[in-house]
Amino acid sequence: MFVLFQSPKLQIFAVTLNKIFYKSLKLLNNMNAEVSIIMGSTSDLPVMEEAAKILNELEIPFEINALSAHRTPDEVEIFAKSASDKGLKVIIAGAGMAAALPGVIASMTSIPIIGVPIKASMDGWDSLLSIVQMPPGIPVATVGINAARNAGILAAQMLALSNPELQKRLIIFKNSLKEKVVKANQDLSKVKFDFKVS
Ligand code: C2R
Repeated sequence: MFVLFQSPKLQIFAVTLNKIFYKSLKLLNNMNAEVSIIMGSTSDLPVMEEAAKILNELEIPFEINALSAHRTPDEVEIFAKSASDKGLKVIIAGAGMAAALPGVIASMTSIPIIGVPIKASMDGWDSLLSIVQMPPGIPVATVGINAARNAGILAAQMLALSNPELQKRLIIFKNSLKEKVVKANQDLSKVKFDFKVS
């Protein structure tokens, strides 16, 4: 980003702006991911990007990768066993069909795993049951079918327990949901029916 200005005052302003811009870029590059979004295949991306969007909105540093317990078991093991040392605090794992991925990751780390069942076959029931029905001792916090946005929000809520600034952003976010319902009710009050009494 570079802007040319005629007046010296504006030039100083532009230089300062550039410095801030590059400093914040540098800070972003130095940031460690707190959340890792993993998906069984890039065919899951249209669903899983909803988790990325809300993490981005809430200014939470994250990484996003495709890994498969079925197709790349060695890479999954390396990822899961090094997750804690990398500073990750929550893992969101989405997979469709026989969705072993979230559970396999959960078996190799004590970082909380949020599972996202992807609707890839059988309306997503195969994936939902594969992820939610974990044996005792290896929990995966499972959200609804294709509910990657909720997975992102849940991850944010976990992180907010030790991050007061993020907590504030979450409160603003939750209030915005309330405003949506208030507005919906205002709109509904204008709908006319002969027998509608309120
Ligand atoms: P492709 O579209 O690549 O054939 O994948 C993926 O999450 C995807 O929804 C089809 C579906 O297979 C899923 N998959 C898993 C795992 N690896 C891939 N469930 C796994 O390791 O659990």
